[in-house]
Amino acid sequence: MSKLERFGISVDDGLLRKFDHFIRERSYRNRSEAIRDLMRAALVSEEWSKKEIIAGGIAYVYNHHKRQLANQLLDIQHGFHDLIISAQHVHLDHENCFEIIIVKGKVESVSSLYDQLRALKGVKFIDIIRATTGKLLT
Ligand code: NI
Repeated sequence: MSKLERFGISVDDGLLRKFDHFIRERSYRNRSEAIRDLMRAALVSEEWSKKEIIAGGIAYVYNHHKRQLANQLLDIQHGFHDLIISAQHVHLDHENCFEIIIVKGKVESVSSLYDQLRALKGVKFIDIIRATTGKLLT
């Protein structure tokens, strides 16, 4: 188990006021919690930029009445079967489907999958979730 370390930070009062406002709006109980989250986010960002093995998700919404599109989405996913851990499909309404696929692998593969899905005509929304395997964070 890791031990807790304390350190001091010098910051000008204007920046600190803005930061305190920022963390209040996000319901942090104290500055330490907020700073820990920001540190983890920076490390995850670094993980993605260094092309490590990462975990993440790709979420998208599309019109399932466009049959060709649904087939294209599936074909692309099968091309990345080694990368995709899980896929969930939700019928949002009569027309719209929401899918989220969970991935674990190389950043370049995740980016390639994301780019191919995004390029399909008829995908109404798509976003990528940059998560982490957690290995680089204690
Ligand atoms: Ni559906």
